[in-house]
Amino acid sequence: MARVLSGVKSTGAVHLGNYLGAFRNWVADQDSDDAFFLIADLHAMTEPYEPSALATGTFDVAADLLAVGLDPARCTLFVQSHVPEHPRLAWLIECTVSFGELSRMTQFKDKARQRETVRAGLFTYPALMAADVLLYDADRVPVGDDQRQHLELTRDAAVRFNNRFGETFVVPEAAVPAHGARVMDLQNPTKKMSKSESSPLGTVLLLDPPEEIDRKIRKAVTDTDTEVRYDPEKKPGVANLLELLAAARGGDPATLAGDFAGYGPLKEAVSEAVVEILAPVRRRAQELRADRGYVTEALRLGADKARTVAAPVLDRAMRAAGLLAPAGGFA
Ligand code: AQP
Repeated sequence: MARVLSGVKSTGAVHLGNYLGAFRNWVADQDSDDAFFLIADLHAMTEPYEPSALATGTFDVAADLLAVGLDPARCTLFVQSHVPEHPRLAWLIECTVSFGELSRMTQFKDKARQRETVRAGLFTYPALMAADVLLYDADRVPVGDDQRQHLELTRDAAVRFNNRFGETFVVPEAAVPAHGARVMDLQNPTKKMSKSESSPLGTVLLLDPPEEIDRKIRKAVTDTDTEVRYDPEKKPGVANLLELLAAARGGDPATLAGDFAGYGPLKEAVSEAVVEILAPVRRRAQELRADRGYVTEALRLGADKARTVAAPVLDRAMRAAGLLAPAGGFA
């Protein structure tokens, strides 16, 4: 069985992009693979945040992932900070990648441009992400398009470490879905839908009620033209709606375009398709958020399972890097 690993930052309410680009593929992965999913709360600290919102946000993301269909008996779902091996391995990775490599990360450059004070953690974030992946000997990492570059850095770090210190890490492959890999903001279709940066009207949240989903999709930005055609360069808003429809209902965005004579019917179809897939998730998420005991126990079980894999990998890497092992090993 292949090992897969993926993660989500607990930076806020999860959205349709997370669902189509990641979560629903994770649900399928837990049946075909040995699947590990982490809620990345340490990554959520790399940008300004409210301490009072971090724990709640992490719990809510866990409840939402269980609502989507992750099953603690079939996968390992855990919170990053509950497994202390993550920041420990991140240090070895920081000592493996270069300042120049980290400086070239486009996500860092974009985010740094928008801030007066840039935290060192935002700069070194891809090293922690590499540790997240390499700790589990992951063969495959399902991600949206936005994470491709970070995964490339993870691969480079693994290869470099192995060349220098001997075979230590599995070099992972990225797995990007065909449709839904990059769901764009409905109000600004040249920017990806995101937890931390999108406009409220441009982001469909997993827990939005049907009427709210419908309102957001009907107000989605299109263009002054009226022709429904799949052209991401010239018609990004319309292309995003067609991508959404293809991801939610199946089919190919360019072919689906032929079914619609105007933007009104297209939006109506997208709204119906999105409401249909999100309605059951929303119901279940509301139940689970009220069931603290179940969610907390699922996360405890997940952290225990994660550590049984992560601890020996950390020990292997620390020894390979030449550190003096304490009695009983590094774990
Ligand atoms: N718009 C998207 N379309 C498709 N997939 C997406 N993912 C994120 N946004 C989209 C995928 O969802 C998983 C978890 O993502 P995340 O928590 O890193 O991203 P986010 O929702 O974009 O949250 P932030 O905090 O707002 O992140 P950034 O810093 O990226 O702006 C991943 O598999 C991701 O690919």
